Amino acid sequence: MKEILLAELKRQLGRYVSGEELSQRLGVTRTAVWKQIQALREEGYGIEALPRLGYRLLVAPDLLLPAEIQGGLATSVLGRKVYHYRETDSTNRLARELGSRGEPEGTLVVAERQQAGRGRLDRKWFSPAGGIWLSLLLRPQLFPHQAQLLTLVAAVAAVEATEAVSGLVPGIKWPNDLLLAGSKLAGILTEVSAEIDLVHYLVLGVGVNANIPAEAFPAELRETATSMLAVLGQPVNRAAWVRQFLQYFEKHYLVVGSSGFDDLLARWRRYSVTLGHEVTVYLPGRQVSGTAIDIDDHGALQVRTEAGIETFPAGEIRLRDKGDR
Ligand code: BT5
Repeated sequence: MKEILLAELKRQLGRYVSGEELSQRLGVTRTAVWKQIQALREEGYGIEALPRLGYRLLVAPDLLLPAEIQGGLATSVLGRKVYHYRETDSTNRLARELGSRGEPEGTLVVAERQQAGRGRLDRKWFSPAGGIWLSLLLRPQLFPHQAQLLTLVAAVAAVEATEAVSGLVPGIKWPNDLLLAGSKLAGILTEVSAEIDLVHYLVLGVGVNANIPAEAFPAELRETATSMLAVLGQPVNRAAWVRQFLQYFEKHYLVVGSSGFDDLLARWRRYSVTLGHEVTVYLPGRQVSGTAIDIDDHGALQVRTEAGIETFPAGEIRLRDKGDR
């Protein structure tokens, strides 16, 4: 009911809507309307209430509230259930917990801030207010070795969502980074709970530097990280980004489930800033240099080296010809 009330106030944004009209539309008492208005105010919505005129929505909070994400969300599975936190340790950790408790596929965890945001190999992920920190719980019918492919789905959907809300088109650096002009805009962390031949659940964590001012990055990231705000000079609508991401992701996820990964891999190749470039691949104990020529059907990177073509299922790369850091 709160969602419908909010939708009605948004539809008539800036205008007064009487308590009587709202109670009729929602089929509840005026007292019930008042209670929901109070609840929305507590979430941060600026709603004016005047005795004879009624209610007027002045400002929606710039938060990733479920109602902001779900209003107009055109998905059937993803994001139908949203857990929102003003602050948490890590949305991936929370989503893993939800996964082990049997929460349904598509459950979304979002946070305004993370105190212990994580990258791969337990690296720290800087997660202040203004970014988009989300984790999606999935229960795909895939073999564990195919899980990497969902990182590619997330990367493609994240590029498309970024373009939809900002007009910026980031490049994808294999396997999990989004870059704008060579600097890191977003990272993806995929974690799988699986047995040898069965995925129980998978958590896809995406961190996007949306509205983070350039000067807010700590010294060690200032040279390598960027944000949409830093590039555009103005903030983007973060809830709209999440909505677009869920929609694009679901679209690709359904196609992948019914017809395989060909279409997705073609899109990924189009956005890639890795293929065709000189790379160094860092592996435990050794590093290999060569030309990145393609990704295979499992999302592994193929590199032409002096010794021939080598395939890397996972790893860390540096783009040598781009002055990559
Ligand atoms: C990643 O790891 O790029 C995956 C990041 C995933 C973060 C999301 S946020 C929501 C969800 N919950 C979590 O706890 N995590 C996920 P990796 O490729 O390992 O890159 C990590 C490296 O990126 C760090 O060692 C830093 O050098 C750099 N870094 C840290 N924070 C950054 C930021 N906000 N923007 C750009 N680079 C950053």
